[in-house]
Amino acid sequence: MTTVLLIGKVHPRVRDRLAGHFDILELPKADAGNVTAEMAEKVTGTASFNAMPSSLIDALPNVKLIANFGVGYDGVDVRHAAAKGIIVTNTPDVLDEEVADTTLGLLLNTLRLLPQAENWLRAGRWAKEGPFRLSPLSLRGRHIGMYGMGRIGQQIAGRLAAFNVKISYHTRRPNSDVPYGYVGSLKELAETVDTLVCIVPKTPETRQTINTEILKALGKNGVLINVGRGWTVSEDDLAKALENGDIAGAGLDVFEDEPNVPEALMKFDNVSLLPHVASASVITRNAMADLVSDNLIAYFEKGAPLTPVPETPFKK
Ligand code: A2R
Repeated sequence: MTTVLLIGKVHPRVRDRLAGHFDILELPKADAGNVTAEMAEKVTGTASFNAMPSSLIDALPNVKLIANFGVGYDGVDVRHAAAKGIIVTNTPDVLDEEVADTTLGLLLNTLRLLPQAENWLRAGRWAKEGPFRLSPLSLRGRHIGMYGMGRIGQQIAGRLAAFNVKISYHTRRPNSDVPYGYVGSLKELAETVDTLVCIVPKTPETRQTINTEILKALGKNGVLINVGRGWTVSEDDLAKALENGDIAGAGLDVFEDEPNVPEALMKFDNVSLLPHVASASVITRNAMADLVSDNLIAYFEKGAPLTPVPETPFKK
């Protein structure tokens, strides 16, 4: 029987689904040092939450399929897997709409100070002191720049269009399927718009691409929203830009060193912070768990995975 290794804290639905199909072994942390001789010999498939370093891949010499929980798979050494002929799968599509919904919520929270307004009410200040202050910022009249226009970016843009705002985007190549204006560089996008929404993957090319230069280009009325990866934003530069009033606000769901959030970002009232919850609803996490399981079942029982990542295409 095929043996699948569950690595780290795995969604309980994955464990339940896979138990009917495979022998299951569990590794509490993505640490090659804890791989047993039994795991090294028997494991041919793994399920984990964006954690599969090359050392762990090497410690499991018979692995054929790495099923990643999440659309981003930057924690999986995909080049190493590809070099060894191992397929990596992720969970695209099933979380796009949830992440897009959350992005709109984060954007509105950032602009309209809705969490602060609710705190005002809950603290009894509405009754005692009167109405909450007017929000200095609004979505009205904004021009949104999407940095990333893939599966999730398109869902975000579709929702934004319904809010009657102008939308432009930057990616490496223009996408002829979308009706928004393409801008050839991130700098030019930041100069053109007043609201930047970041939804690009963590890759060597996207490292801290949102830095002082881009934030200054975004301008004093500028708002940054990041729902991609913390890696893409220089948090030091962002804190400085907020301190200096170089931009007007920021909304962040992702951070460079999660779950650690820089103190420097916590003190600003014009910053809305979420603990990486964009896809974190029961319905969407269940769908992601099912896609992880279905990839393992499809590969080992029907011969082909459902959603291999582009770096490890499936060939019969
Ligand atoms: O550059 P393109 O034409 O491949 O467009 C992709 C864009 N992108 C970039 N844009 C500018 N500079 C780059 N260096 C760069 N690298 C990638 O990001 C595309 O428009 C978008 C990625 O779209 P998808 O692959 O469909 O990803 P999805 O499902 O929208 O998720 C995006 C990320 C995940 O990787 C996680 O990190 C996070 O959202 O959940």
